[in-house]
Amino acid sequence: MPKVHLLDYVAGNVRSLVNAIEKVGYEVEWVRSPEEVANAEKLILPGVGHFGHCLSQLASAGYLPALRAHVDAGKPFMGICVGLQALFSSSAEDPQCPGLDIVPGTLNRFDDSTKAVPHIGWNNASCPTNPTLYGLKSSSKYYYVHSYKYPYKQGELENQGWAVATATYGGEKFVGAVAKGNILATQFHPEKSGVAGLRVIRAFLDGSGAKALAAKPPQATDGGAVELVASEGLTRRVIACLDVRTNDQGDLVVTKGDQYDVREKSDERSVRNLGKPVDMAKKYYEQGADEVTFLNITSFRDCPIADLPMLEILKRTSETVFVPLTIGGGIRDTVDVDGTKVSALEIATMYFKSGADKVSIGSDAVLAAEEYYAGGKTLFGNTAIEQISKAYGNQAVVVSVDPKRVYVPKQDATRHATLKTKTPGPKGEEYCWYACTIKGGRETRDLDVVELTQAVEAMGAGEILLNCIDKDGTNSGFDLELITQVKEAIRIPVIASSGAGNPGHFEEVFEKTTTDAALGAGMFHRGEYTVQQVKDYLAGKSLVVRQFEG
Ligand code: 1PR
Repeated sequence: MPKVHLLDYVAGNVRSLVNAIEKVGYEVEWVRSPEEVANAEKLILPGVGHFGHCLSQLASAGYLPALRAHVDAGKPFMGICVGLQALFSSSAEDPQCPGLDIVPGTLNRFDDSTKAVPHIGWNNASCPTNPTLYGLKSSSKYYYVHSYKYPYKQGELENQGWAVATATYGGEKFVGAVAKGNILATQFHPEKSGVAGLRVIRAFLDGSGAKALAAKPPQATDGGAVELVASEGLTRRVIACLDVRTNDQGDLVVTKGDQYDVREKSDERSVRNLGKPVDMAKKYYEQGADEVTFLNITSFRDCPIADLPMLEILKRTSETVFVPLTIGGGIRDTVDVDGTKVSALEIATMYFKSGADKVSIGSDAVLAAEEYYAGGKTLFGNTAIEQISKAYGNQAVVVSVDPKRVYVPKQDATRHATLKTKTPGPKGEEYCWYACTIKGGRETRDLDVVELTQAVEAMGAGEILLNCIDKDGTNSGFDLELITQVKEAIRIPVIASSGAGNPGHFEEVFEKTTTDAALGAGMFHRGEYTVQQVKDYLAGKSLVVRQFEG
């Protein structure tokens, strides 16, 4: 197999990138010191997390001159995500930290006054001057996850010989990819962008992208001024969720509860077995799921942490599923079977190394939020959320919320954030609030969803997975009131979850709330609808979705 060199400097989930490279027929050789850069013919710089973290790691290990020399020698170079950002002069994220300055300019943050930040999800990468640049297609969608971007100014980079592909988020047009000579850099993650992303990796590795660009370099006056058409912009994300646990026979199965009760209603009360996790994840990927989430709903704590069954599931899934994978359940400081203390960060690291892109934290986030308020809204820096987001970036940390409705007769009957509900309680109560729970809904705490989500946003969580115990498994549609309350409280993206029973429920949640994504479980597992049917339905209602490319 032909080789490509990958720079190893602790950049999060590189397993997916390795899998994607192998999928297109290349073998990865790691570069583990600046001297080894000289051995590389084709070099890839992956990157997640903070600009400053990435650049300071590269600088302190002595990589920067070696990277510049590689690029100056005209050898093929590809930067991904922060690997693209590193090519610029600087970033407002860490102004004191200089970039490689190969592309002049300073990155800035998306404006979060009117939209969720980070920008997470599937968006375009369209290059009007070179429409097939490195296999890009204007009709395809690519997976982005970032808060900082280079704002696109018509003709600016083209006048310096760069071909530029752009995307637009909430009215801000930014650089999605740049290419010049043998350099290609993408703000999106091609290894997480399904078949459309694999095409880009292939065009880089086989040289066809650089060759086509050499035949038609952008002209100095090219600006690529195109108006946004209806199918452009961030898509509505549809996520498939797999609750995984061991059944009574000891097999790891996908299960699904009704209001979190995963046992059959029959006398045996056995755990519902809906299929095998790896196979089902692949099926949903091929149906067009934009992400796959695994929730380990039991803790499997009778084995050493390094042997956690979910690690193997992630490794196997990431070989065939090229969209983002989230893993939740049991991410907290803990003690291994031999008595060794293991931090939440160490557990998250194992998951990232096994192919996860995000970790989802449930119970531990509630306890951390309680301490945050008990300390007068103090950030101690020692919570799982803070530590994992510091090391891997906010986008890598999802907080999974398991709220339950509590009805009250009057708006001020409780200190909690209430709302007037359209579905009054059993005694006709017109108001309700949502209490957070821990341990899979078994224990209710004196903390409401607004308090929880605002606290974890302050700690550095990048996204909220908003379940609803009352709605879970009911097929009656999402809890629009809950979603609206949380969306109004925070700036980070929200994934609506619990209650989806048909494609119309997805349309309803996207039309009636500002949710960023919607998740379904039971309706997919029971085979009532496929993800593709949901996408087709949404597209028929003129909502922008990503269609699976085979
Ligand atoms: O507390 O950090 O160990 O995380 C435990 C994780 O496991 C949490 O994310 C929690 O939501 C989840 N969990 C725990 N117990 C259950 C259970 O069902 N007994 N599952 C559980 C939560 C809820 C959803 C579900 C949607 C959509 N699953 O993710 O997939 O409600 O379902 P639907 O479309 O069929 O209505 P920690």
